[in-house]
Parts: sequence; structure tokens; C-alpha cells
Amino acid sequence: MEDQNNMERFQAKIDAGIKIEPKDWMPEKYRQTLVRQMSQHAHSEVIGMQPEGNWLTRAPSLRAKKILMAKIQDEGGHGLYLYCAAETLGVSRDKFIEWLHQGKAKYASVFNYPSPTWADMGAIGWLVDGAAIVNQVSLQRTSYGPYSRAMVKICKEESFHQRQGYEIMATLAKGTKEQKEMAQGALDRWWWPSLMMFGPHDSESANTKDSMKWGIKLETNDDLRQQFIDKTIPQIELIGLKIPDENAVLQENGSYKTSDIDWDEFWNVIKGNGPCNVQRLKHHVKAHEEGAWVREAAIAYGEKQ
Ligand code: BYC
Repeated sequence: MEDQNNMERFQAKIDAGIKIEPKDWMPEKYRQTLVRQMSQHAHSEVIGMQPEGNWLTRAPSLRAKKILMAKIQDEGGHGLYLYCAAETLGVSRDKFIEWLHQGKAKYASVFNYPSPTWADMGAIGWLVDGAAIVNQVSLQRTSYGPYSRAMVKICKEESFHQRQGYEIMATLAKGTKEQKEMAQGALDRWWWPSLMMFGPHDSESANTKDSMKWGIKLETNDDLRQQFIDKTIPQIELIGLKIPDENAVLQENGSYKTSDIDWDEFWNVIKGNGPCNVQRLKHHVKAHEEGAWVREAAIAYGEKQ
């Protein structure tokens, strides 16, 4: 009876758009869903530093290097806000990292692809951050207060990331024949993995129904993906590149119809068999172990204060 009353009050708050705060009563499944999604989101930000870190020492100019370095640092910062927000649900950061290293926690599948050229830095900023923004703008209104507030700050920084990526692509697209080919190659490589970032079709998405009811997700995977497609295809055309999908067609309602995603590839990458899964996790474990002394020193300093 008590639980039933709590549940009704909880749902009424969600329906009225009132945020749920850490000390408020919440159903255990709501808490678990947030722990899962927020920690995965944090891991994505941090693991996502790797494909770009690959180009830091080879950026084509000092200006390009400074911008890339600032962007990668921002991603690390996003991870920190999100870990802090997720810790308010009663799980420690050490636990989140342990789950990541044990393969129990996921991170965005898109970061398991390689970044072989400088144009990949453009494609990641433009498409990967662009896809993330569409999702995160929606998540600014999510029902859990700490997650929603973290998203507001993150979205401001992601807009800059998206623009710096598009600038790289636009510059290459109006450069030499080789530069234009490099830009097209990166677009071809990152287009489909970026569309996969939004998750499986709504009909296959196990978590969407509960997440929508509880206001964790405000829009479905397919709706957000479509928004990204409709926003991005005109940007591809504007810089004279080719849409990596021969079947993409503008419909009368102003929205694009596109080919379906290769879902076998998506699930295969999620299961750990993407081109870079092993490398990404191994690198994270190594960096974590090598950073142990920094964490110890920070704790010792904190205790002395
Ligand atoms: N990759 O029921 P569904 C960034 C999993 S980083 C991997 O639809 P949900 C950036 C899903 O977890 C920003 N796994 O799930 C950083 C579930 O498995 P579990 C990244 C995926 O949670 C550096 C299963 O598939 N953004 O911007 O309702 C450089 C069924 O899916 C993926 C976020 O993390 C995927 N793509 O919806 C540049 C956004 N898709 O957990 C840029 C926050 C699905 O039940 N997350 N799965 O075992 C979300 O919005 C949602 O969690 C998702 C999935 C839309 C991703």
C-alpha cells in the first residue's frame, strides 16, 4: 500500500514536470535505469577521447591542435560531470569503472571505429557530436535533476564541438582533389556508426517504454535519429559532399527517407567485436592503472586539508 502510494506520487511528479532529486523516493527500476544510462553516457564521453587523441600530435597546424586539445579536454570534463551526477544514485565511481573494465557496462558503439585520417577529426566533431547534441538537447528535460542539469552545460560545449568538426570538413571539401576525397572517406566511415548512436529501432528497444513513462527519455530512438538525418543531409549537400546512402530521398513532408542500418553490425560491435573494442578498453585500463598515484595523491591532499 505504502509502495503504491509512493508510486502514484512519483508518477504524478513526473507527469507535472517536477524533477526527481537524489533524496526523493524513486522506484528501484527507475534508479537502476538511470545508473545504467548515466554511467554508460559518462563512459562514452571518456572512451570517446581516444579516437581524437590519436591525432593530437599530428594536427596540421597549431590552431587546429589547440582546438582539438580543448575539445578532448571538454569530453573528459563531460565524463566527470556525469560520473558525479550518477554517483548521487548511490553507486561509487570506482564501481562504475570496475563495471566498465569487466565489460558489464557499455559505452557508445561509435567509439569502436578507427580514425585513420585528419578528416576523421572533422567527421567525429560534425557527426558524432552532432548526433550527441540531438540526443542531449532532449535529455536536458530528463526527469532526474542532476542528469538534466549536467546536460545543460554539456550541450553548450557540444555545439562548439559540432561547429569545429564541420569547419574541418568544409575546409577539406573545398581543398584539393585529395583533400575532398579524404573528407568524403571520413563521411562514409562515420555516417552509419553515427546513426547507430541513437540505438535500435523503437520496436526493438527494450528500455524505451519505461524510460518514456518515467520521463528519462523524452523522445524515442527513431524520432531523434530522424531529426539528426534531416538536419545533417542539407549540411552534407552545402559543402558539396555525397550522401553515403544512394536511397536517401527527400519526402513531401520535408523529412528524408533513408536505407535501413546494418543492425548485424550494430549488435556485433556492442557484443565487443568492433574494429577497436579490445584496443579501447585495454587503453582505458592502462591509463586507469597508471593514474592510480594521482588519485592517491588527491585523496591524501584532501585528507590533509
Ligand atoms: N552504443 O533499449 P535501448 C559524445 C544498448 S558521447 C552502445 O534503446 P536505451 C562524444 C543499450 O544500452 C555521448 N550500446 O536502450 C564523446 C541497451 O543495452 P543494455 C554519448 C547501445 O538506454 C567524445 C540495448 O542496446 N551519448 O558525445 O533506452 C567525442 C538496447 O537499447 C547503443 C549517450 O550516451 C549504442 N549506440 O537507449 C565525441 C546518450 N544504443 O544497457 C562525442 C545517453 C543502444 O540494456 N544514452 N545500446 O544492456 C541514451 O540516450 C540511451 O541510453 C540510448 C539507448 C539512446 C543510447
